Amino acid sequence: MGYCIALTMSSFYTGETPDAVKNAKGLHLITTLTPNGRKAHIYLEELKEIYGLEWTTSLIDLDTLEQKKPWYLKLNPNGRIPILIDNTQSPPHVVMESSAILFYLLATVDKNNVFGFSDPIEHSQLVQWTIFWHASGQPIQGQYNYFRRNAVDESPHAAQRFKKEVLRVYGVLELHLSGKLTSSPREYLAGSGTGKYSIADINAWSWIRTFKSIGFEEEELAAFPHLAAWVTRIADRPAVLRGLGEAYDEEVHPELLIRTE
Ligand SMILES: N[C@@H](CCC(=O)N[C@@H](CS)C(=O)NCC(=O)O)C(=O)O
Repeated sequence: MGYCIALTMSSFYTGETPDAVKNAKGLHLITTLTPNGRKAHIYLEELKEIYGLEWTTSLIDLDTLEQKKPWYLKLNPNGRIPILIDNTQSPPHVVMESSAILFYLLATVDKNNVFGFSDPIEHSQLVQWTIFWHASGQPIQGQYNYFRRNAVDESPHAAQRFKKEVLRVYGVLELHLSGKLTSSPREYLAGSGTGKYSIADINAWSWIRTFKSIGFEEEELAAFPHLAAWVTRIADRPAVLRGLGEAYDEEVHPELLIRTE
C-alpha cells in the first residue's frame, strides 16, 4: 500500500517540484497577477466570504519561465498559469485552464450555487457565456494586446484585425446586456430575469475591466454603455477588490514566489 502511494506521488511531482507545492494541503493555487490569474483569485475570494474556503497560493514570475520547466509541465503541459491543485484528492487533482478552475470550484465548493445555478437552463446560460468569453474573448483580447505592444513591422494588419474582433466581441456582450433585441435588459450575463452575478461574469470581467485603458478611442467605447455599467457594477465587490490585489502581488509577498534553479 505504502509502495502504491509512493508510486503515485512520484508520478505527480519531480525532484525539482518546490516544497511549497509538494507539501501543500488542501487547495493550492499557482498564479500571478494577470487576467487569467485574477479570475481564479476573485472566485476563491468570493467563496471565502460565503463558505470560509481556505487555500494556499504560490506565485510565479512569468519572466523567469518557471512555468516552462519540467516540474511545472508535469502539472500543466500547457506551461501557463493559473493552475489549481486539489490535494484532498488521491492522487492530487490538477486543474488547468482558468475557466475550468471556476467550473471545478463551482462543482466542488459552491454547493449552494451562490455563484451558479441549480436550474439546468440557467446553468446552460452560464456555460454558454463562460465558453463564449473563454473561446472568443480572451484569446482575441490577448492577441490584440500582444500586437498593440509588440509591433515589429510597419504593417498594422494584425493589430487592426484583433482590435476589430475585440470590438465585435464587446458588441456581442453589449447586445446581450442591453436587451436591445429581446426587450430584456440584463445586469449579469446568465440567469433568468436580469440575471445573477455568477462565474460567467467573473470569467469575463477579469479581462474586460481594463477595456477603457487598452487603446480604444472614446468614440469606440461609446458603443458599449451597458458593458461599461456591468464593469462598474462588479468592480466594488470586496472579494473582487481582494482578488485583484496585493495578496497575489509578488512584490508584497515575495515569500510566495517560487523559483527553482
Ligand atoms: N487558456 C488558458 C490561458 C492561460 C494563459 O495564457 N496564461 C498566461 C497568463 S494570463 C501565461 O501563463 N503566460 C505565460 C506564458 O505563456 O508562458 C487559461 O485560460 O488558463
